[in-house]
Amino acid sequence: MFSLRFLRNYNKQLSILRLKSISAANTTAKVNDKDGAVQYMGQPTNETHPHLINEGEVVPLITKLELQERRQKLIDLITSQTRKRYPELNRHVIVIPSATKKYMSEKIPYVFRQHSDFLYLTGCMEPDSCLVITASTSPGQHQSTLFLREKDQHSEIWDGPRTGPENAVRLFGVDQSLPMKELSSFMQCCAQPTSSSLLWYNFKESPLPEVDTILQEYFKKVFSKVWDNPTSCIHNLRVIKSPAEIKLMQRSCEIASEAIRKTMHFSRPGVNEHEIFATVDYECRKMGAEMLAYPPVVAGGDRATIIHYINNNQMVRDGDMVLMDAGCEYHGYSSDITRTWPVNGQFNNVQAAAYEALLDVQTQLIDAMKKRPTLNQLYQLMCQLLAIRLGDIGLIDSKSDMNTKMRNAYDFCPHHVSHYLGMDVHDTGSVSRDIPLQPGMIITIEPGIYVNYKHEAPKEFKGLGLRIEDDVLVTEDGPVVLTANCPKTLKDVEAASSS
Ligand SMILES: [Mn+2]
Repeated sequence: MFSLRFLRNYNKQLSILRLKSISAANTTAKVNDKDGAVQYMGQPTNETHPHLINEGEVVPLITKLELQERRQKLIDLITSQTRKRYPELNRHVIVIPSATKKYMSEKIPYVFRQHSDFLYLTGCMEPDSCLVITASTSPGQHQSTLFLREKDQHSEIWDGPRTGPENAVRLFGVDQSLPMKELSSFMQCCAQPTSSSLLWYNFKESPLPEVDTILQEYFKKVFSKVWDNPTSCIHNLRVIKSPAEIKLMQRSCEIASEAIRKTMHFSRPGVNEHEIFATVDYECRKMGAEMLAYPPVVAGGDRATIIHYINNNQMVRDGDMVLMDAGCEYHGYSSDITRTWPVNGQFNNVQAAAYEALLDVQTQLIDAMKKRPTLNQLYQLMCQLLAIRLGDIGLIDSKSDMNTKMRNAYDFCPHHVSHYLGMDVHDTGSVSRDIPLQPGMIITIEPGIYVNYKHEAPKEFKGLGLRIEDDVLVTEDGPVVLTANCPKTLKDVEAASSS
């Protein structure tokens, strides 16, 4: 589905995109006829942000057409999955809420992040919204209704413009849009529930309490029999990336790779982990990422043996390595990279031996993706490869049988080797790790070695923690490492980290 040629053309396309963006930014944005000013919406548009959004796009690189196709595919998937299970069905009602604003303390909001499933199906970046798709089971007939907050002069003074239902059909390409306050009556009357309708809503995890209350009530009244959770259907679509999504992922990975390279160069003995964190954050944002995709792990010395170390407040001493797990979010798409480097620019012998062993395992795992294994098969393979390589360097007893060695290897790397990657860092969590890789999937490959002081291990290895993590696209022609620009070989890492 996605060829290597496509990726080779990518850089060319990107530079055209940049040129276009710059020239677009220099032209006057279209004005609203009424008052002569640009009409701001609840999110960037081609009119107000031509440097970010090209014509026809709702969010960067994602067109109205692609969003409509995603909704159509969801309906097709749902219809085909239920045809056998519920032959008497004639109607589906699918309800997908947005995220809501969260507060750090009184009136102090966290940075808003849209719920990925809602964003994927609408392109809408506003909080407190809801998508309802009603579909008859005869093919091709469905209607998307987007519920949005109404425009409100007072709130807009404080929080900025809202799109409002009056602009939503034009902006998002939905069939109709209504104020959020009408969701309840819409569900009661207009969704026309019958005994042969099926409600699709995630009752277990709702990001928007307002919608949840309405749905609980609605469900009790009219859907006493059947309902289903749409999450796994949406995740099944999201796990295969479209060409536009691959471009966004590629850029997200390039930005994080370059930021980490610069951060390696910046680090030196005596640096605080916090400064390393600040550097990678700064470099990612400077290159256009909206934020880091997750709180980064910046672990100097033996802190690297703590897998989720995010305190990032210790000094890194001469002779220590730094393990950094960091990625960025670029127009809604996440990268996720880990590199381990010597803070003084040169691995010592023990560090180098462990690094080379781990790199060998990581390289073989990427290579193994050619055969399209499942994520769990990759994990099995990691344990086997680590067992052999850790035996070679004397970290585990190379004379034990393979099962014992694999158990020992698990002890030194207690986490999984891979997860799906996309709009979320741990993307499409409801997609099984037991399905073979398919073209268009993007996964991480991230083996590690962590030797803490409680482990039975030769003294010289104690306190060492290493992980190497790349983001890899599956194509018809094999795996493509999207984070290839981030230094990884021993030589490249030493060159990048010496100042
Ligand atoms: Mn990861």
